[in-house]
Amino acid sequence: MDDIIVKKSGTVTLKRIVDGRDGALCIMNALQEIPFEIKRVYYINNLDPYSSIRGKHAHRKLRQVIFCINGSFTLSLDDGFTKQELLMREDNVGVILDPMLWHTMHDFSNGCVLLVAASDYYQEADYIRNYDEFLTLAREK
Ligand code: T46
Repeated sequence: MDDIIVKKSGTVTLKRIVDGRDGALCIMNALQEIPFEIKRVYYINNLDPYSSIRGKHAHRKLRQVIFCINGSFTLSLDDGFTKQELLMREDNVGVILDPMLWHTMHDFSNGCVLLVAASDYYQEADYIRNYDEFLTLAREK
């Protein structure tokens, strides 16, 4: 994974125990590798490698860590000043998505599975889905 240059992000690395032909086991602990109490975990699969695009929003208060636990995808980040694209392909390396970070997921491989640990329950009011509104808010802080 490249170094992260956008603000409001960072990486976390989970312990990965490789059991040879019996597979690999990765562990995430709240308030340890994950820098917050986890209230929600969700995963996304059945993506179309040619056309799926997810995200295209920022959150007002929610903190998240996103993992690619199978396959690969591109994570585009934008803190309002700086943009960066990251290739997600290591199942034990997650990217922190802190508030006011515009994020978009695309270019999914076959069989790609995303897993997200979130600091709070789903609330639509926490979303900023309009990019111009995001830019205004991100640049006034
Ligand atoms: C992110 C990526 C990876 C719920 O009802 N509960 C939930 O916990 C979530 C996450 C979504 N929803 C509903 C709300 C919408 O009607 O599912 C629909 C799609 O949700 P959303 O626009 O959040 O989906 P994504 O995949 O574009 O984005 C989500 C996260 O919001 C986002 O922060 O990183 O998954």
